Amino acid sequence: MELFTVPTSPYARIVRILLIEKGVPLSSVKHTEVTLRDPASTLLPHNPVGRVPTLRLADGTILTETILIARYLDATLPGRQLFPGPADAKANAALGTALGFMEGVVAWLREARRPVELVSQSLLDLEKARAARTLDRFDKELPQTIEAAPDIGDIVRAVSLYTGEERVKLDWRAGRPRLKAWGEAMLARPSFVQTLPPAKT
Ligand SMILES: N[C@@H](CCC(=O)N[C@@H](CS)C(=O)NCC(=O)O)C(=O)O
Repeated sequence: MELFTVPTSPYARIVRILLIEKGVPLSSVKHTEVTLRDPASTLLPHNPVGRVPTLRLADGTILTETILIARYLDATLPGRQLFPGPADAKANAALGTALGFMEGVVAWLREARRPVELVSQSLLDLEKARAARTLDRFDKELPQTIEAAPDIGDIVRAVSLYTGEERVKLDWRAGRPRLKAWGEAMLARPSFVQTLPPAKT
């Protein structure tokens, strides 16, 4: 299997964390770094959409979209299952909220890095409000005790917290003691430490 990736991608990081949490060595999947938004990118002949992560299987099948790649790896590799079954309403509800939160954080950071004269303040305000509401919900609903075995929803939520804090200074800790304890414990896990993106230069 070959994983096309860029080191700073929070989406690709979710896949890498899932592998580690399953006990699968990262080295068992070939990692190929590609360029993005580049007509000469070596990714494009495999995936015309041009996004990472992209996973090439041994038979040449190209899998795209983080959640589909993660679900495939969860189902086909050894180790504990990180995806809830389709009828597990509570776990799927938590996964859905985490995915929506991540989408909002990514929309925010993409808007924030546009040239200043093009930035839409109303879009930034919308995403800030979405994030604040969702963080409050996390703080209310997360378990008091930190789970020893996080699932895919936990991984998406914690990667999004990290990304929001690093890229748009999202403050998810202040005034949210339960989320703070949960998030700090998650970010200290070996799977998160081993997949830290390179420091920004
Ligand atoms: N919906 C996709 C989003 C992946 C995504 O946007 N990846 C970014 C890197 S973090 C990317 O490839 N951007 C290049 C582009 O949008 O052209 C997924 O869940 O995998």
